[in-house]
Amino acid sequence: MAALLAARSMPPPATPPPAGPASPGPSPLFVLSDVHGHRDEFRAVLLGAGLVDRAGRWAGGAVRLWLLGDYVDRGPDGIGVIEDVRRLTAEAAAVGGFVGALLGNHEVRLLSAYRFGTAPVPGLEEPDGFLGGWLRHGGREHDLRRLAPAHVEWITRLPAAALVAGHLLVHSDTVRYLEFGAGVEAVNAAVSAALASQDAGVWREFTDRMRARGSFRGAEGPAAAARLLGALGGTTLVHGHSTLTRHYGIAPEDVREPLRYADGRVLAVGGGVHEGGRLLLTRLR
Ligand SMILES: [Mn+2]
Repeated sequence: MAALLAARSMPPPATPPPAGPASPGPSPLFVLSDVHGHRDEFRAVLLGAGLVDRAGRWAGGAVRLWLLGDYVDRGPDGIGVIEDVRRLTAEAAAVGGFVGALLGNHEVRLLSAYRFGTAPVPGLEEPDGFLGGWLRHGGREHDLRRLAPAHVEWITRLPAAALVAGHLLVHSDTVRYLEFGAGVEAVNAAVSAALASQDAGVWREFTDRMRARGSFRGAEGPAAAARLLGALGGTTLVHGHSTLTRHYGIAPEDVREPLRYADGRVLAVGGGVHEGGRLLLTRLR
C-alpha cells in the first residue's frame, strides 16, 4: 500500500511517454535458433535480455523476436519449448510485441515420424522408415508421446522463410529453399502444401531439402548467398541449423557471438547449445 501511495503521489512526467503506435522508429529485432529441447537455457537467455520475467512470461514489450526453427530433438523438453513459444507469441502480441517462429528440419522429421511411423518409404535409405530416421537424428520418444494435435497444428502453420527489415531469415544454410519457389511467399506456400501432404515421397524430398547445409561456405558461398537473397529478398541472410560448434569449427567454450561469413552476406547464429555451446540470442537491429 505504501508503494502504491508513493507512486500515486509522484508528479506527472513533463512530457508523456510515446504511445506504442506513434513511437518513432522500428522496435528492436532479435533472432535465436536451434533451441533443441533446451527449455531451461531458452528461458535463461530470454531472461538475461529482459525479454521474459522470472516466471518466463513475455516482458519484452514491443520487441520483435524471431525463432529460426529446431525447437525439438537432441534435448530434454522439445514439447515444452514449443509450448513456451506458443505462449510467448500470444503474450507478446497482446502488448504490441511479436514472437515469430520458422520451421526447422527437426520439426519436419518429428512430424514425419508421427505421420508415417515405421512404414516403408520408397527411396528412403533409412531402416524403420521415418521413425527410424528421426530417432537416429536426435528424436526423443518422450517428445513424440507428448505431441498433441495442437502441437501438430502449430507446426504445420510455420513458415520456412521470413523477410524482416532487410534480413532474410531461414533455418538451414541451403539454396535448396529455391526448389520450393522463387520468393518468400512461394516458398512458404509450397512448404505449407508439403506439410499438408499425405504422400511419403513428398515427405522424403521435403526432409532432404530441409536438412541440406553448407551452401554459403567456400569459394562458391558468396555467389550462392547472393542467389538466394536475389530470389527471396534481403541484404543479409540469417540462419541456424549448421552450428558454430560442429560445422564452423569453433570450440564450445569460445562461442560468444554469431559468425558473419560469405563476404559478409550471411550470419550463422546456431550456437550449438546441444553440443556444449550456447544459445546465441542475436540482436539484428
Ligand atoms: Mn536444423
